[in-house]
Amino acid sequence: MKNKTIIVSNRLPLQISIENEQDVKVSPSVGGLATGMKSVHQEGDSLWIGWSGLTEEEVNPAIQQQINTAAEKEKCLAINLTEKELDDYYYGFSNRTIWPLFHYFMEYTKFDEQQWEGYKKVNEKFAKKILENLDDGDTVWIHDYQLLLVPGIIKKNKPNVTIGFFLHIPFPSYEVFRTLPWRESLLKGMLGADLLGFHTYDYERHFLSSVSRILRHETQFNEITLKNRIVKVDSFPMGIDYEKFESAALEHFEKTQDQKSELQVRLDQHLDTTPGSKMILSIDRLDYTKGIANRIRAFEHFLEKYPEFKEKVRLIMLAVPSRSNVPQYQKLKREIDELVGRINGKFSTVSWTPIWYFYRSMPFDNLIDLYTSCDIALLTPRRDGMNLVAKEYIATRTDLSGVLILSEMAGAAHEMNEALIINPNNYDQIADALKQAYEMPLKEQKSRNKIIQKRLKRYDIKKWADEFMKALEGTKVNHISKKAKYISTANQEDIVSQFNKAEKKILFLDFDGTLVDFNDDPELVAPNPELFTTIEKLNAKNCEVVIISGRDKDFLEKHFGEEQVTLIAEHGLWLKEKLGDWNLTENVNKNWMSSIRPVLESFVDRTPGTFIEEKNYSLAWHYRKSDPQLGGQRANELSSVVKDLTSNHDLSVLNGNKVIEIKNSGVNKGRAATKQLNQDFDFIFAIGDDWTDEYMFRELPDKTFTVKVGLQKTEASFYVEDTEQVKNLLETFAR
Ligand code: GDG
Repeated sequence: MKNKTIIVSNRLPLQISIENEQDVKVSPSVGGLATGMKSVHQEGDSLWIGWSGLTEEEVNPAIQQQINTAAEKEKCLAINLTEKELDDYYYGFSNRTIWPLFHYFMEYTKFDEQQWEGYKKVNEKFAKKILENLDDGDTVWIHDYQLLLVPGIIKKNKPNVTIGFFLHIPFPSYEVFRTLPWRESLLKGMLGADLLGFHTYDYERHFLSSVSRILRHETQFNEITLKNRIVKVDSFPMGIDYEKFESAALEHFEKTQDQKSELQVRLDQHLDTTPGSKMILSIDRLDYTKGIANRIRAFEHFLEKYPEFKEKVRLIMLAVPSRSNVPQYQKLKREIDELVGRINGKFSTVSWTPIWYFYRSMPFDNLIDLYTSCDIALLTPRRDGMNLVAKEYIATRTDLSGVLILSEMAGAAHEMNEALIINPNNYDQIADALKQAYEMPLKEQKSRNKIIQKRLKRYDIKKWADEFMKALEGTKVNHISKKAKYISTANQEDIVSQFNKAEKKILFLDFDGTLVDFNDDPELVAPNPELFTTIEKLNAKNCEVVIISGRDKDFLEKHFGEEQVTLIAEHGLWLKEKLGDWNLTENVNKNWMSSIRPVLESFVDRTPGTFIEEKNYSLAWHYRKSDPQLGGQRANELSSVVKDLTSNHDLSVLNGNKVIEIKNSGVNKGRAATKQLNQDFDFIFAIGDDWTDEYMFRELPDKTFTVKVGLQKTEASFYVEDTEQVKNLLETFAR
């Protein structure tokens, strides 16, 4: 069977309505996302799952049947939501919690347990529908903030599908995100994806920082290492259907007087009667994030600061009704009505009203009328994931005229440096930008727009979707360095059969991160009693077991002192042959400790959550519990400071897993393990998770089976995912 792609978004790209209480009308909607996904959705074997736009209360079985048939024709599958579900999930948690918080409107953010429960329930409902239609090997691309938990649910139930997630709104800074009571669940939900896409690098880095601080996962560049897989994070700035806007504009200019819309005729009349005047355009959904109120106030300030522009400019403001069930949107509507009224009242003359205000949605052709007729676009969102209107305005300027004034708080500002970029809270700056735009020579307008157009044309919506899909496809390839092979059921059998055939065998086993999982408090870690049974059985099969660890000898003695194993502590400094006594293996001194210790202490003082572990012959600075970013930074700093200090002594600095250890050179696990090969072993096996284990992988003879635990880069020939798999492997040897 061929693999397919499932696209999931809150709303289906369909307009579904019921007429005369029985006839269902379905038409494809032409929004940006639907266009962008066309190549993924229409051309391939795919299915789009989303809410129909209707509530269960509105739909009876006969209507449902009609919806299903019509949706199926468009390769869509409709989910209905009850009114209650819609209230809690959509108007509630999505739009009263996530939307304001992710746009930095903390004062609007509601934390409501019932709405959270509703959000979880509907995310599960979506996931269920997806799972019913999903097979191993398929790809799922989930969209936006209404469905943050869906990737996690899908991954849990079907680990062998590839999941992409794209967030269309900003991801806020950790300091804001952390205020959410359900932050862990939301992050874990998102991490179900194999690839997470954001509009900008800033959103990406905010996300990574929340993941590393809240879930304490290891993040490196744009990868998050989970226990058994890697999640990729990247930015994909969404583009527009450039060709559609460009050709609509070209057609617009070809129209005869009769073909023109009523709106266009009125716009033309206005320009005829007020020659030299300029029109300023603003288009958005009526949303507090879009900065409509501050735009009007800044326009007022402009008319006050530069009164010479009175009667020479007009602000044409299209505000599209949106989420009017949510109280903040109703309040905003009243505020805008009042502001427009006040300003028009204040400045109007018999022949001029400064603001033309439309509160409605307009057909596409009227949108093009507005884009092509206005000399200036003024877009001042207080926060905006991307802002496609800015891109659409530039795409319709086929003669390259026009000036875009754009808020730096819009994701689009990153790609549109040639626009006049403003801070939406700085009215004086906006007033100056309006003056500059009004006076900008045509030549300058053209040269600025030319550069932006080139970029928008190249990175259009299709390219955006293709790039995302390509990157998603790329996650299917194993991330591990090419050398190491995963120990699967198939090749495990092969290794075990070699083990069973061999006469004399030896296993070198690292402790932390290999035989046991890490714990914030290392003293609380202890081997599982089942391990001792396994060791006994291994001994019975003529197999030597060596526990080789960075731990001090007292720790190993406490847990393994009575067992039939060889113990190597402090990376090779101490050796205890089976049931023998502890002996120093190297001739080392510890005079250096008194000069290095104060340096480590100063790092502990400056880095909360870190501590020094004093071993017999080494000093270790642990930073697992510190702020991950600060810890990593200080670790780099400490390694270089200590390297300078240790150059006179015969010391080396080991960078372990969240620990920096200073010890005598020449003491390492590779050297220590090699010394144990004093007999003729015909099966040698070494396993470990840490940087310090790489010494074993490098120095043991070539025939050794070297195995890394985890997904990090390694010199080992094989890898396993986690301690559970290590346990399983050892038990299979012992069987
Ligand atoms: C979210 C993020 C991100 C507007 N009025 C009419 C109309 N529109 C069309 C525009 C444009 C779209 O709606 C608006 O897109 P934006 O990007 O500006 O804003 P959001 O709706 O808030 O979208 C945003 C976006 O997702 C994509 O990831 O950029 O940051 O908030 O395409 O043309 N279309 C018609 N009549 C109207 O009256 N036909």
